[in-house]
Amino acid sequence: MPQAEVYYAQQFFTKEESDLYLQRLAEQVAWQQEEIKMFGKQLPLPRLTAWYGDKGYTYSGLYNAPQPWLPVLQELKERVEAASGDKYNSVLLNYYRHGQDSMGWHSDDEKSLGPGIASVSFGGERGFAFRHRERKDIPPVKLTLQHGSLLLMQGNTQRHWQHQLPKTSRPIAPRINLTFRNIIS
Ligand SMILES: O=C(O)CCC(=O)C(=O)O
Repeated sequence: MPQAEVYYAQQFFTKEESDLYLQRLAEQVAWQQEEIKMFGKQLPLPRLTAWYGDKGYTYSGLYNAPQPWLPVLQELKERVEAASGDKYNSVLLNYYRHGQDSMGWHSDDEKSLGPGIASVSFGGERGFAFRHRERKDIPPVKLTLQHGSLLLMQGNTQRHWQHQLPKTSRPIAPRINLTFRNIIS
């Protein structure tokens, strides 16, 4: 991927670790059904979300107040920091209950965000895609995010590429994704 720094570890966590993390996160995280305003209407986000971290953060126009780290989140953060060499002070969690839950094309390129984002996935395997923001001649890059995988997006990735988690009509197990981030202001 030109103008990107992306690394993917398919089995960063073992199957046993991943099964346990999926269960702990599903049970312990304070999942919320947020709404966003679109075309003058309040619509539910197509996923459940939660935010933990040292600082508050506005995402998709929604303010997330700082919330203390749960032990399970602290544990995951330390494992991921050791692998990526980056430091994170926040995590956004997304719970995709079925194939109709999704995340549209976007870049995590807010000015207040450090360039290194680490994405951890547990549960049902889902397709994930990148597309270059300016160069239509570069084909999109597709991958399947596996149970227990780690995807690092570093350097200029967010500036030049968007990513999405499309809907699928395949019957699919619930999936939890964590994106560890560093809020710098
Ligand atoms: O669930 C995923 O893999 C995508 C998450 C994502 O794009 C985000 O949190 O910005």
